[in-house]
Order: sequence, then C-alpha cells, then structure tokens
Amino acid sequence: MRITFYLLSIFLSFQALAAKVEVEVIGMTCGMCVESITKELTATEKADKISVSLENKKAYLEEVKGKKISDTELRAAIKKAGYDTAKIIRKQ
Ligand SMILES: [Cu+2]
Repeated sequence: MRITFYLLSIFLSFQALAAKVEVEVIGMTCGMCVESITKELTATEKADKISVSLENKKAYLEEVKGKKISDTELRAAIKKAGYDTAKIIRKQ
C-alpha cells in the first residue's frame, strides 16, 4: 500500500517535471548556428527532443524526465554556443 503510493508519487512528479520549453535565441543565421545550439543543449543531459528553428528563432525542447533545467542553465548552454537569449516559455 505504502509502496504503491510511493510509486504513484514518483510517477506524478515525473509527469509534472516533463515540461516543454521554448527559448528565444538572438542572432542565429544559418544551419551551423542550429547545429551548435543543438549540441550544447544536448550536452546539458537535461534536454530531450531538442529542435532548433532558424525560421522562428527558437529552441524547443522537453526536460528529461526527473530532471529540471533552469533558465540560467538554458541561457548558459546557448551562450556557450555563442548566442544570446530572450524570452523563455515553459509549458507543462
Ligand atoms: Cu550560423
């Protein structure tokens, strides 16, 4: 009984943490930009389903289940690729 409740809590918290994130990126101009941003976001090991859109000037990702990626970490990863960021939008 207690174990069931424990497992259910873990399941629910993972569900809650698998947030979708959109990050506005400033200064992308080509496919190389997209590649380097994707690479740095992948390196955080906290981002899943990463897709960077040159057209929309945004990086889309989902948090890896059970892991939380902060705005600071997102901005740092994209900065490492050489780009600034604007708005960060999170959706559950
Ligand atoms: Cu480029």
